[in-house]
Amino acid sequence: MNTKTYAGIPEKYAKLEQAKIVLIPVPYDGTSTWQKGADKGPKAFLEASENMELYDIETDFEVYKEGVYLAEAITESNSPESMVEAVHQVVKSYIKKNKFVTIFGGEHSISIGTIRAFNEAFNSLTVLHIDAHADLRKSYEGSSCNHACAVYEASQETNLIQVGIRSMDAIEKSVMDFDKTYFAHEMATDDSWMESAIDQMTENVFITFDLDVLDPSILPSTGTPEPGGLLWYETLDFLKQVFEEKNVVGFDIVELCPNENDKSSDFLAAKLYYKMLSYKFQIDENDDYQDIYDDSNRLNKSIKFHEEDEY
Ligand SMILES: [Mn+2]
Repeated sequence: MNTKTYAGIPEKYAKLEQAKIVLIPVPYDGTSTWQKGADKGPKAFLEASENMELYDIETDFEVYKEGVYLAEAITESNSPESMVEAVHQVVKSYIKKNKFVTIFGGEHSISIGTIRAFNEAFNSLTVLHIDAHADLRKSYEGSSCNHACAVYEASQETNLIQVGIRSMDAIEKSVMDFDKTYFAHEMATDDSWMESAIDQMTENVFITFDLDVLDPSILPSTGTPEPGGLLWYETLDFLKQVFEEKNVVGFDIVELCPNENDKSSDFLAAKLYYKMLSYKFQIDENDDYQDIYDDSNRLNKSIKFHEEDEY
């Protein structure tokens, strides 16, 4: 990848030691079943990020000054299982450095590794899964590390809440917790879903954001576009509330499948990522910023392991 720093930010904000945020690219597309190209997602996302304004009007904030370290991309691709394990170990290593860890895919199978790391690190984790697809298959095409299985493990090991779902196989009904599933056709006519979903979350929340949850009219560049998705401002409204009310411990964004002739999806992904960072750190800035980051860091308070631990 050519990009030297995330979004071309100055070196002083891009060093690991000072950065509060780590961004890990995972250009993996080993198990996608329809349109290929999610492996090109991180590069397109980073290029779009370089062309984005770094001042966020809504939050009146320049979150990059918190420091964003662009980690080396994870390129392990011998098998879905070895990729998931590589992601698991790398994500865990940065959580242990007490960073706010973010991951950009790649297709959704990468989230199996990220969620495993976060679930080991944080007590009673909620996984907020925002996606057009249920992704609850125990295995698919011979592997439990297929994109169609992205949150099966989370459904068994964490408090999984699914938002925006509008495509699934009947077999997934046996795994799905309908009380914690918000279907797109219901969300379209009743906006009480936001409050209801947030009420079901524990304090520590990891967000896995599949871009195909968005309507193809605003995000066409994804492997499996599904009609009837979320629009921009309702998405931001929901995310902002989650960041305000819960301790979001990290997030990933997956399934950007770039189209050379239309960069609008790449740019949307870049803005979405930056908005999520802005919501996360703007709140800390307004709250007891010193309390949180000087001695009792919010990540530290709930984290279960530390850098010196063997694992
Ligand atoms: Mn999906």
